[in-house]
Order: sequence, then structure tokens, then C-alpha cells
Amino acid sequence: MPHTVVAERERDALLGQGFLAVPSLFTAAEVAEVAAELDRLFESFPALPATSVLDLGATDGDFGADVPEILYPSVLSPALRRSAVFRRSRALARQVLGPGTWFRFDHSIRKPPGCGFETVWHQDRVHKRSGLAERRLNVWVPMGGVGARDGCMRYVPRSHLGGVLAHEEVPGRRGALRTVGVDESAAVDCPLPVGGAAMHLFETVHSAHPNLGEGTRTAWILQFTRPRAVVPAASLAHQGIHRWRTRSWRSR
Ligand SMILES: O=C(O)CCC(=O)C(=O)O
Repeated sequence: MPHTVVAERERDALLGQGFLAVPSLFTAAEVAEVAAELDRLFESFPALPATSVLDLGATDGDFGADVPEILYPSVLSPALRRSAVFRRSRALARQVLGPGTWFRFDHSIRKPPGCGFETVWHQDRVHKRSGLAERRLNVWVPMGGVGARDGCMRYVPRSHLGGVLAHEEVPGRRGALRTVGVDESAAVDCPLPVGGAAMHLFETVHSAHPNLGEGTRTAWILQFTRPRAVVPAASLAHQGIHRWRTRSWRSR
């Protein structure tokens, strides 16, 4: 595993701006291996355990038809955890956040062709209930090339420096909390070719475009944490609970 995954100046840019897009972290074959696992899981979406699935679309939409999301796909499909994409993402997170950085969580969000739902502006930290000090990094890996038309990520530069901002519920959208008053004119789109990844910190204000393109947009999102404690008890407990809840599905 490479010790240095991105150049030091890229690391500095990520820490300074709160996000970074890297066009070539993985080979197309490495991404294809992950895409095949995620496709297999999305094909089984209606049969997945209830604790493993969400839909980020309309509250009155058909569940799973708008913006299906799978929680902890790497628990449902352990091959993902062994993939080169996982291993290099973890090495990258350790390079950025430092030694003692652990895998926290993964999920996958799919936007079918013509999906008109943006992922609303938010800070990931707003979803963390405990106020424990820790740093987190998300590595967002698209399964194909993406631009603004087909659902790439977008970020507000330096928005990680202003603390946790006010968020509001979004009428008609499932589970969405939106940052209040985002200045979209300051936002930066991060289009990526296949093999690229976009990264952001826990406090960075971000969103993803709707997918108005012809292809399906699927992203695998890996989150890493550097907790203050040597052993990240909360991360391990969270993963353990999810393993327990999905045990019957995995043993089929
Ligand atoms: O893939 C998306 O639509 C949004 C991803 C996201 O919000 C995240 O990685 O934190």
C-alpha cells in the first residue's frame, strides 16, 4: 500500500479548502470490481435488511425508486472491504488525518437517470449526536465519470472553518437536513473521470447535483475518523450493531 497517496500540496489544499478532487486514485478495473459488488446489492435492494436501506427522495415517492441508499455495503458484501479502492482510500485518510485513523462507516447512493433530486447542502457533522472531538474524512468514489449534469459533488470552499451551521428540514424530502443560507455562487463543482475521487472534511458544506444524464450515477462513500481515543469505541460499536442486525441476510 503506498505510504503517500496524494502529494503534500494536495493534502494542504484539502485541509485548507475543506475538499479536494483527485482525478486518478484508482484504475478503471479497481473501480469496476467495486461497481459489480454495488450493482449486486442494488439489484437486491427490496430484499436487503430494513436497517440497511434508505431513500433520499420524496416522502411520497416509491421507497427505493427515487434515490436509493445502502448503509454499510461493506458489511453486506465483505469483498468491498478487501478491495483496492478501500485499501487506498484508508491509506489516503491516514495520510491526511494522521496515524490512528480508523474506518468509520460506508454507504452508497444511487441516482437513476433523470433523477431530479439534488443531495441537499449539508455538513456531515450535523448528523453526529455526540459532541466528542474527532476529525473525519469522506472519500466519495463514483462508479463512472460524473459531471454537473449527472450528479457530481459540489463544495463551498473553506466552509469547514465556520463551525456547525444552522440546518433545517426540507419539506417533502425524506430525512434531509439542509444548511440554512448557503451562497451557491461560491460553490465549486467537482466533475471526475472514472478512477477519480472527491474528498471532504466532516464540517465542509457540500451537496451533489441531480442526475439529469442518461446513465445511472452510483457513488461509494467511505468515511474515516481520527478519534481522540486510541480505540474508537463508538465506531466499533456502530459496525458491530450493524453486523448483528444484518446477520440473517448475510448468512443466506
Ligand atoms: O452522493 C451523494 O449524492 C451525496 C454524498 C454525500 O453527501 C457525502 O458523501 O457526504
